[in-house]
Amino acid sequence: MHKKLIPFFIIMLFLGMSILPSFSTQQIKNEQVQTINETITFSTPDIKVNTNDIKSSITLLEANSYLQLPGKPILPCYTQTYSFPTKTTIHDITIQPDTPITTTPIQNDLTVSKAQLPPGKATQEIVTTSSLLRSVTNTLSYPHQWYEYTINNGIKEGEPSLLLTIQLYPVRIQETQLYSVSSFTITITYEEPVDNKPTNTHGYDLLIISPQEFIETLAPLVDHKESKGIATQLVSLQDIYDGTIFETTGRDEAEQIKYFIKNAYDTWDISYVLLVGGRRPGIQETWYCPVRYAHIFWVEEGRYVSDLYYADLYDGNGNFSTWDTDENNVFSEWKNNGFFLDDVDMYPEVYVGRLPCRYTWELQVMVDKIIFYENNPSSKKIILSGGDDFEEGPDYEGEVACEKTLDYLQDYEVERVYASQTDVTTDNIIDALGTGATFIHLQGHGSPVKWSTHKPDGFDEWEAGIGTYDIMKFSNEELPIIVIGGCHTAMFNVSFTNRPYCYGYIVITEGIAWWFARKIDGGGIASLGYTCYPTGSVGENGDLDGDGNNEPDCVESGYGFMQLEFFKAHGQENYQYLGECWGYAISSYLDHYKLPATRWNYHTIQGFALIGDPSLKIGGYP
Ligand SMILES: [Ca+2]
Ligand SMILES: [Ca+2]
Ligand SMILES: [Ca+2]
Ligand SMILES: [Ca+2]
Repeated sequence: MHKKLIPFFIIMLFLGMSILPSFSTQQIKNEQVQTINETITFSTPDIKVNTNDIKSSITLLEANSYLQLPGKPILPCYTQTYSFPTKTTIHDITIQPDTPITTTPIQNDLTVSKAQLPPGKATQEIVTTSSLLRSVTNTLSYPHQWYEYTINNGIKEGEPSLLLTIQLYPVRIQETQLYSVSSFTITITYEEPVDNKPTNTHGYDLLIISPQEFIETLAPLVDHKESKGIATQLVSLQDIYDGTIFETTGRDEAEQIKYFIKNAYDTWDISYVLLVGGRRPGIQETWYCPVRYAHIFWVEEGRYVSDLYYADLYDGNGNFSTWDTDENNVFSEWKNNGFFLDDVDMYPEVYVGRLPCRYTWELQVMVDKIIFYENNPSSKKIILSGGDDFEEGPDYEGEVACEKTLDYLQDYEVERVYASQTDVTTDNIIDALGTGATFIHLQGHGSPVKWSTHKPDGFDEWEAGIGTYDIMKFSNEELPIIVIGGCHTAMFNVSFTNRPYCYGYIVITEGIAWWFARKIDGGGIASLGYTCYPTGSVGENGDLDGDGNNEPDCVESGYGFMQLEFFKAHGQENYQYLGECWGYAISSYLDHYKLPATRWNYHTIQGFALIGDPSLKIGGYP
C-alpha cells in the first residue's frame, strides 16, 4: 500500500488544523469492525548545546528512533508497528498531532547527520557545512510532515500478518524555529478476516526449485527432508514455465517463478523455498535459476541481485508484490538522480535460500553436507572475528558487534580472533575453529573475494583476513553457519568476466560466501552476507533501535544490526530453522528502518542473502 504522506509547505497552515488521511472514510456497520484508539505522549524536547563544536542537538525522552538524512539535522522520532492477522482490512487510519504546537527558537546550528556510506567508504565523505540548518529548512519544514506510515504483509511471530508501521515526527524545524507537539492521537479502524486458515489438504513445508539438470542429484535430499518431517516438493523450472502444476503467470522467467512460489504458498502452505542453480559459466549472463535485480542506486552501485524478491509475495493491499509498481519493467527502482519509483513491500512471506551451483558435483557436495549436518548434532560454539572498522568513532566496531552476538548466544563456548589482540588471519581463525563450531561471525569489510578488517587505528593497513583461496585450508569436521559482515560478501553473480568490486585482487569464478558453504571436507554449511553494499553505522547518535538501551550505533543500525537480529532470532527468540532467522532479521530491520525510505537501508535489506538451505535445522536434529 502506498504511504499516505501529507505534505505541508507553509507551517502556519497546520496550526490547529485537523489532519485527515487522503483516503475516503467508509460507512461501517459491521460488528467485526474494531478500533484501536491510542494517545502517544511526548515530553518537551530538549535543545542541548554540544560544548565541543558549539552546535545544538535535539533530544526527546520518548524517542525510539531518529531521522538521519545526510546533511540534515538529526531529529528524534517515534516508530511503532501494529500487527494484524493477514487479510485484515484496515478501513481507516487517523493520526492527529494534538494542539497546541509549541514553537521554540534554536540559537545555534544543529548537528547534522553525516553521509551514510558502506563500510570501507564510511570515512571518506563527511558533510560538515555549518549553515545547513538554514539551507535545508529555508522554505520547507523538516521533515515535511508530522508522520508517515506504511502497510505491509509479512510474518510476525510465525503467523502471516498485516503490518502497519507508523513513524511520528513530534519534532520538526523550519529556519531557526523548532515546532513540537506533546501528543498524537492514533485511531485505526479495522476488520479481521472471518476465517484465515488455509484450506489446503496437501501441505508442504519446503519447495525446492531446480533446473532439470540438477533434479536427479536432489532426490536424496528430498528423501532426507521427508525423513525429518519436512514435507518437501521438488519442482523443475521447466514445469513452472510450462504450467504443468499451476497455470503460468508472469512477464518473464523470474516473475513466473515468483508466481509459482505464491501459488505454492497459497495452495500448499509452504514456508521454505530452496532455489538451486547459479550463474551459468560463460561471457553472457545466463542463469540456471534466474535472479531478479533491484535498481536502487547508492554509492556507485546501480543494480544488484536480490533473492528477497522471491520471498516477498504479498504487499499490504493483499496483492502480488511485483516490485514494479510503476510497471516499467525496472524492478525496485530508484535512479541516481531520481525519485523512488517502485513501492516495495519487502517483508517475506516465505524463507528463501539459494545454492548457486553451476555443476552437479557442487550440488552433490551440498546435498551430502546438509544430510551429514542435520544427522550430527553440533557443539554450541561460536567463533567471533573483527577489528576496528571505522576511523572515526572510539569503538572497535567489528569487535563490538561480535561481542554483542554473545548477548543472544549466552551458553555458547566462544573463541575470539580480534585485531586488538592478535592478527586476524585465516590460520588464526582455523585454529580457533578447531574441529568445528555452530557459527562463525565475521564483522568487517568485504568484497566478493575477500573479508578483512583493521587493527585499532591502523587504517592504512589491512589484516590478512580470509580470501577466497584461503578457504581451501579449512578442514573442520563440524560445519558452521558463517555470517560474513562486509560489502558484497554474498555476491554470486560474479564470474571470470564479471568481477566488480574485486579491486584487481584475484581472478575468481564464484563468490566467497558460496565457496565457504560448498567447500569439500570442511568449511561451512551455509553463509549469510550481502549481494551489494550494505550500510555501516559509526559513532553515537542515540538509541537508534529504540530498545531502551543506548549502545554504540554499530550494533543498532546498518549491517551490524541486521546480523545481530539474525543471531537474536535463534538465541533469544528460539527460531530453529535457518531461513526463519534470516526472515526475522529482514522483518525486524524493516520494522525499524523501512521509514523513511532511504537508499542505504533498502540496499542493506535487499542485499542480505542466505546462501544455503533455508529449511536447515540449526545445530542438526537430536
Ligand atoms: Ca519500476
Ligand atoms: Ca510481503
Ligand atoms: Ca539500543
Ligand atoms: Ca547508540
